[in-house]
Amino acid sequence: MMSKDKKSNLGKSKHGKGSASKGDAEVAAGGELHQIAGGDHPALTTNQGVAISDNQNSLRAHPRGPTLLEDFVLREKITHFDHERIPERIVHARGTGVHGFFELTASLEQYTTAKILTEVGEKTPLFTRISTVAGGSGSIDTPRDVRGFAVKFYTKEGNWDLVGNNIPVFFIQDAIKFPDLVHAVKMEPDRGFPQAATAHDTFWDYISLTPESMHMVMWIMSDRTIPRSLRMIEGFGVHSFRLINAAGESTFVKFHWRPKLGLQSTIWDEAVKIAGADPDFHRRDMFDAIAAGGFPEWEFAVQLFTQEEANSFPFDHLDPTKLILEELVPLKVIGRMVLDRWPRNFFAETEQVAYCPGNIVPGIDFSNDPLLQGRLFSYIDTQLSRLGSPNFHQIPINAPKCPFGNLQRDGHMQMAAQEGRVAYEPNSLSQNAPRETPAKGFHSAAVTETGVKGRIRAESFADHYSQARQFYLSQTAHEQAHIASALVFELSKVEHVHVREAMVGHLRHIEEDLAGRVAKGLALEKMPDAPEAAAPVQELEPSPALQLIGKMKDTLEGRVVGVLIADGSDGSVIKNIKKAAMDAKAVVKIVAPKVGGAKLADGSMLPADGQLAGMPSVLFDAVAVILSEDGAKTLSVESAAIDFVRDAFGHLKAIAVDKGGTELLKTANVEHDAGVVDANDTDAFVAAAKTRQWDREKLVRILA
Ligand code: HDE
Repeated sequence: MMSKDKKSNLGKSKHGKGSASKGDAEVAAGGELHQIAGGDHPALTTNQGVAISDNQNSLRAHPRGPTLLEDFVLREKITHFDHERIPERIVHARGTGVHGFFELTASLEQYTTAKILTEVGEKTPLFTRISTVAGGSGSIDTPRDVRGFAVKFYTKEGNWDLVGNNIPVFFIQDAIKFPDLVHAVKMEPDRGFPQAATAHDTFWDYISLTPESMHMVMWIMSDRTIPRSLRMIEGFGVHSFRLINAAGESTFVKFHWRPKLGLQSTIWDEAVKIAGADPDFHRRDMFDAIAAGGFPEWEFAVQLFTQEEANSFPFDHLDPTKLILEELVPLKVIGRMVLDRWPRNFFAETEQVAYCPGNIVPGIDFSNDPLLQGRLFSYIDTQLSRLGSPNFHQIPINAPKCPFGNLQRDGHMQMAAQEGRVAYEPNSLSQNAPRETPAKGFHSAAVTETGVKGRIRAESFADHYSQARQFYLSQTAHEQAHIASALVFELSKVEHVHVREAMVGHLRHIEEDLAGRVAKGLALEKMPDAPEAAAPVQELEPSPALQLIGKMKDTLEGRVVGVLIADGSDGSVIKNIKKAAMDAKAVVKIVAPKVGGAKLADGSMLPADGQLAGMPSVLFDAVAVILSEDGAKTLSVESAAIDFVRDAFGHLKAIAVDKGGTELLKTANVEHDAGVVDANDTDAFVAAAKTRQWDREKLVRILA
């Protein structure tokens, strides 16, 4: 009996060893392989380096007896496991991180001494983490939510963290309000839901009592918060910062990231369905792109302006609920970011990376934005509780790549054996101890501050509606309808009628027509009164640069085309469609009722990339349906096939069909329009696939 058990378990462990690659072994041992075992594989050891003979059976008093406390192998393994999780981020818990580099293409020498912004051609390594805000670390990738856009530049002069979002403004003007905002948006504390959603009472209750949020509300109700891919979002530093030049003069700056693939979003119904089909949609998309060598890229641009120019703006640039239009201060492109390397280990890098807006380098400085000022405190504080030690900067992902050192000592998880007798400054005993460097060290901008001390919001922060109105009026008709419909959707999930009404009241200041559409969508009996506005609403010129549709690119690069096939499909049509889509730089996936593939008309077998039930059309940007008549008949009773074409149509995608495909469309009651094309006309398909069929929307959806 004993020998039989032993034999079968040994068999298992052998299999485990056999599947470990050299790469795995190197990662596990940090490059230093502990080569005790025979054969090619490193020995499995305890954390003390003792080789483990059996990793499948705990030590028992006898084969069917109690487990012994003496089993240090078991206790060490379980203890470590029990502590595998660290507290997730309070906000931005769900994120995707990637390594890459920044390359400067135009020098800002006139404005700053920071080498990263003056040494053209220099490549600076970086780590970028893009996140959702409200959900937990295991939540879906596609809720309606702001995306965090955090970049850690490992510059020659120390780490610079640009911790921004994919929206250029924020909800609140003062850091003291942040815990309330976050408590309101997170799942409600008595019930523990909804997760990763703004569509609930506490969020809208708080917002309806916070007029300064109205500009951000317009952005979060737009399609910007339901991106198609993390590779297709913009990034913004949000706050004004300062640059300081060699003469000590400072210039204000706003930072922007612009994706090479253009902006692209999903349709709300699509985002909801993607959440079910692939909760990791964005993370997988990034992983796949990098694995395939399609490295995501962004332009880095700045808006530079002086104090005098700022004085002439019709708003206060220190107010983070305001943006500076490109028409007012043009964007100057000065570099590019390329993300080209997936982390070796998700926890070690993406989970443990600790961004701090306070990490800046000489030549860059903060502005007085009160939200930024609060953030300068918050991030280090949160790392202390998340990472558990003031030595979190020693974790490889957080450590600068330039030399660094000071006289701080000891603390939890100290990794360095700091040598020498001297741990203080000034000292006369050590020639090697680090000293301050007055000339090259960090200097703050020498600005004069005067005024009355107090908890006073500046008058210049009082206008809460003008830019919200400007944003709404700048959108295309499709985008305005999406904003109105998103508001109706969200407020329909709010149980308290007075909260719905209060929100519609605010919308009246933004645009009466919008308020009317939302009131109608909510079936309000009468139009609520607008609250008193703290400042008159200004009529600002609309700006096309605020649109999303206007910033989409006519391209299939980075997009995915799904081809639905079944037994009997015509291989040559599939081949032509595939070639045309790939020539246009799309990725093509074959979907079939069985993952092993389908037997084509010529008798050959075409393997599938996914099974129909698990690869719905929401995962693609355009689809082709290539079926024999028999294939169409078989699929006519398969709801996954019907949904495949109905959803593709409903989500405004191009659909290429042959004869069998046309039959399936008929069964699904899908009409033909300009976006439904003959599969043999590959040019027409590629052209239609490069965009959404916006004109179709009125046929498939009643928008507010
Ligand atoms: Fe954050 N924010 N935040 N935030 N934030 C955090 O830091 C905070 C704000 C942003 O991928 C936390 O390490 C305060 C604006 C990103 O790891 C925490 C205030 C913007 C990330 C925190 C703000 C951001 C965070 C949670 C108001 C855009 C994720 C865990 C004063 C400009 C970074 C952590 C990553 C994360 C505090 C407002 C962006 C709690 C107090 C405005 C992208 O420290």
